[in-house]
This record gives sequence, C-alpha cells and structure tokens, in this order.
Amino acid sequence: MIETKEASVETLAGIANQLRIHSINATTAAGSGHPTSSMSAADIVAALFFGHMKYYPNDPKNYNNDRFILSKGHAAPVLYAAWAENGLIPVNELVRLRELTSDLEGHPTPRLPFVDVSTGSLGQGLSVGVGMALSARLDNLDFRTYVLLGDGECAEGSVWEAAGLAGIYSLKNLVAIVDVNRLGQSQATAYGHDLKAYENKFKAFGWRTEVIDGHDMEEILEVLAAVGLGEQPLAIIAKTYKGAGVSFLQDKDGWHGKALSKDEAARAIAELQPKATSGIGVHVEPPSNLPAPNTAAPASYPPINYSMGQMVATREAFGNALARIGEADQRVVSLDGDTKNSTFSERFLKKFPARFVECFIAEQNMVGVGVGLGTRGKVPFASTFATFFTRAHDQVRMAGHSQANIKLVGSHVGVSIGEDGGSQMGLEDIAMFRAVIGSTVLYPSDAVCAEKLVDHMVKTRGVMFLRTSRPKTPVIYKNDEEFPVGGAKIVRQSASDKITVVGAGVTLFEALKAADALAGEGINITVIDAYSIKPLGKDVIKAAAAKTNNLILTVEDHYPEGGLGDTVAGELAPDGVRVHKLAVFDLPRSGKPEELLAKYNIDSAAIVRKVKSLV
Ligand SMILES: Cc1ncc(C[n+]2csc(CCOP(=O)(O)OP(=O)(O)O)c2C)c(N)n1
Repeated sequence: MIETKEASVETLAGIANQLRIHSINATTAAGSGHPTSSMSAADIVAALFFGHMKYYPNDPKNYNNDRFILSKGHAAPVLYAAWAENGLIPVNELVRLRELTSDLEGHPTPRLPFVDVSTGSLGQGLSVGVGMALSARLDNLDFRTYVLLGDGECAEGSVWEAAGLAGIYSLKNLVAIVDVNRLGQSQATAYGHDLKAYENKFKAFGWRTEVIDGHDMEEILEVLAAVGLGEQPLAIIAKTYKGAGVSFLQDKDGWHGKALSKDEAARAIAELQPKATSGIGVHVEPPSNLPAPNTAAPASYPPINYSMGQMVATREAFGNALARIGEADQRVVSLDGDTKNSTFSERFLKKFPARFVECFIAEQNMVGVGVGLGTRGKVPFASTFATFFTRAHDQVRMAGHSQANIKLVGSHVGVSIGEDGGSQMGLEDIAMFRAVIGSTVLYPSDAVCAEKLVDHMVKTRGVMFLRTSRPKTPVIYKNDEEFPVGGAKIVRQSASDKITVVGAGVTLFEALKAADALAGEGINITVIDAYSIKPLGKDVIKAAAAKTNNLILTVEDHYPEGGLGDTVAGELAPDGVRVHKLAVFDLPRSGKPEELLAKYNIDSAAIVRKVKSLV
C-alpha cells in the first residue's frame, strides 16, 4: 500500500523537477527529442496533474475525467513523465522514448490511452479543446479541458480561429495555458517575453486572462483555483524559461530539439536532483460521478422516400439525411463554416439547433473542433464547399493520424457549379482526401445514394469525405437500393459493349446521355457509377471492363491529378486494363454549368468523341 501524500506547493515543485529529470533522461537515452521545451512546462504540468485536474490516473479514458491536450506536442517527454509519476506507466518505460516498439513516440499519439488526438503539427490543439468543451456542454458533464500551447505556436492562425470561437460560445470549461518561454525552434519568438502581446489577443477574442510566473508554483495553483469563474474561457499566460531549472540550459538559444549528451545529462540532473520529489502516491482528485452520455448507435434509421426521376441535388439529399437521422441518433452534431444554406446543413440546424455548431468562416478550426467532438463519442459532420477543405488539409491529415471519427461533406464540386467561377470549384478534393491515411471517399450521383452513404458514415468510425454536387440530378435508384462502401453500380450494360465508361456525380448522367447517343450509331457502352472512390469498387469495374476488351474511359468533374481516373488506373492498370481519362485539364472560368462541362470536355458530346476515338 502506497502512502498518500498531500500535494503541497513544495511537493508539486519537487514533482516538476522530477518531470524535468525524466525528460532529460528519456531524451538522452533516445539521442533526440525536446528536453528544454519539456522543462519550461514542467511546473505547469506538475500543478495540473498532481494539484488541480480531476481524473482517474488508472482510467485515463473515463468520460468524467478532465482532459489535457498537449498542443505543443514536441514536449511529449514531460507528458509521458506525468503519466509515469501518477502511476499509469512504469517509470522505467520512459527511457524507451522514440523506440519502434514503444508507444512513447516522438510526439503524442492516441496509441497511448491518455492521448485523445495526435499533436505535433503546431496550432491545432486549441480547436480540439473547443470541440471537447462543446461536447461537455452538450452532455451536461462538468469535466474541463486544458490545452497547453507554446508561444511560438501562437503564430498559427488556427490558434486564433479557435480562440475566437471559444470566446463566441463562452466556453468557461476551457482553459488555454501558454508556455511563454521566449524561444522557438531557430530563434526567439516574435514577441519574446512580452506577455501583454498574448494577453491582449486572448482578451480581444473574449477570454478572461491571467498573467503569471510559470515557475512559481504558488501562483500557478492560485490561478488554477479560480478556473471556472465567470462565463468566459480562461487563458493563462505563463512566463517561463526554456530549459528551466538547469543553469547551462535555462533561457539559452540553440537548445531546441536537442538531447543532452550523457555527461551533460549527469550535470543537469545533479542540479535538479536535490530539489526533486516523486509523484508516486500523491493524491489525485477523482472527477464527478455524472451519468455517461449515450454514445450508442441506434438499431436503425428512418427510411428515405424519393420517387424515380425526381430532381434533387446530392447536397440537398445530404441535408435531408442529416435531418432524418438526427432524431434517432443523438450523437450526430453538425458543423458548418457559414455555408449552411449552400451545403444544406441548415436542415439539421432547423430541427436540432442545440447540436449545430456554426463555426463561421474558419475551416481549419471547424475540422479541429469536429475532431474534438469525435473524441467524446459524438459523430460530427462538418460541411462547407469542398474546395475550402483544402485550407484545412493539415487538420484533416492529423485527423487521419489520430484515427479520428469525423465526417467531412464538401459541396459545390467541379466546373458544374457554373457561374461562380474557378475559385469556388472543388477540383482537387478527391486527390486531397484520398491521400489521407485510413480515409474513405464517397461520391454519390443521386439522392438515394447520397442518403444511404450518409447512413453508412454515421454508423462507421473513421475520417470520411462525402463529395456532393450543386446541380439537381434525377433519382435513378429505388429507395431500397443498397450502396456498400467499396462497391460500384453498373447502370447500363449490354452484351455488345465496346468500352466501360466510369463516372460519378454529374458525369454519370453525361455518360448515360452519351450511351444513348452512341447506341443510336450502333456503339454500345457499359456505364458505371463509381460512388465509392476509396475504397474503389474495383471488382465490379474490373469484371465489367473484362467484358469490354479491358478498355475503360473515366470521366470526372475534377482535375486529372489524383482523381477518379487516377484511382481507377492505379487499381486496374496493373491488371492489364487500359484506362483513358476525361477530366478538367485546363484552368476553369465562369459560365453556365452545361457550357463549362462542354468547354472542359467532360459532357456527353466529349464522351461520344472520346469513345469513338478509342473503339
Ligand atoms: C505547423 C508546424 N510548423 C513547424 C513545426 C516545427 N517546430 C517544432 S517545435 C517548433 C518551435 C515551437 O516553439 P514554441 O511553440 O514556442 O514551443 P517551445 O519553445 O516550447 O518548444 C517548430 C517550429 C511544427 N512542429 N509544426
């Protein structure tokens, strides 16, 4: 039985030094890493983990636990040290930092049970924290979310997108702590130790602020004790020193991301050891015992009801789907970036206003907030024009790295949006989303398919992208048609087909028109709807192509690089299938949708010409 120690100011200051020692030992053993970035934050981390936060050290996933996000993920050693000193991981594991067979990676990942999201791409943690704080509010839970940021990191615009939204929604259960150690990676930060510069910014975004000495344990505990006062989120601006606690490291440039040699480590530890205390056995306050939120998926969702030939844009079908499933599935949360009347997420807002998060025009933050909501058992759907997700690619990439549960829905794809012009057209989105690890990329052509794919997205964990179109298209599937992910639909086929044409979205209908025109000239073609791009319905397409002399033409409203054609070619060319592509090869401009489909050679006439040249 370990004796329980009271977390006095002296004990906590001692634990901070113990965390510093672990950070030095681990990075020296690894031969790389960020000891000095860990050391500046050690007092704050010790205060949070051993003197303030309420959580079960042996049950890090408990839904009532306070959450901690290390936004400056390179300070991973100090986070690992805290979870060793609180007893979750064996202290002797710490020196396995960065080894292939250890989950103590260079930057934190959710391979570790106490890490909710991967961090290390700076500027993203506060957005995730906003999502967690929102989920606590939705579920009537009283856990708080603490985000530790670097001062250099605060140059990222996404930090201020997140700060803005937290202020707008008065997230008093969110605390940002900025470790202002003056130094970045290659030089001093822009504002050095000008704490006012950070305070002014947070204040401007509607936060309550506290400026403290980040190495004065008494002061740290004092401001933490006042967390939750008022209605605003709290920003603690802490003046610290990189390498704090060791004379030859403290406040010295040139030590970022550098492990100490064995000799240097011994000298540093000799300075720290006399003032170090173990955290083992220190009492950590448990959280509340509030009832668990309902995170179970319902057994079924209400049915859909379209008529054959009905004209419905797939973006509208997405809105209908969210509104349809929102009652049965309380996990669903909708986020939008001020495009809800274009993406049709407003249909969800009208029915379930409490579960709609207007993120305003800040797409990086919107994706991060969605990831945060997903970590708490929500099923977030973030929607905007497909093309504007490109500016949040790093957040999407990190969502993939975090194995997050987030659904992204991009409308207004391709030249078929028409008059608004090229800046509004999603023409790179398939390529971008395909490149994300573990992602699913779906592209419905009609309303039935769109709704069924949304059902799938709700039920299945992962980073998933739904590509929706602006123009209305006819319903071509019955309401009971199923659309398994990794499938494809043969929409037209005869025994005498000369080529397999693969389309999706508006180009499927151009392919069908082309099939009619070509049939009039005695040329029959197979037409396939590739509604599942990643994973691709390879087997269906391959089997169809085998019947058309292994000849395929893909047609897509997307640039050629990384789109549908590249996907089909990548999967089938190695099997001896010849794949030709029609795609948007030139810089697009404004015009009527049908004019643009013709100009960029992805309309039915272009398909007819191309097929004739190939068969
Ligand atoms: C988006 C992004 N850009 C650049 C880097 C490389 N990088 C890692 S740490 C760092 C300096 C961070 O400075 P600061 O936030 O002040 O943290 P600290 O000084 O505490 O290490 C940089 C530039 C990164 N990890 N992420």
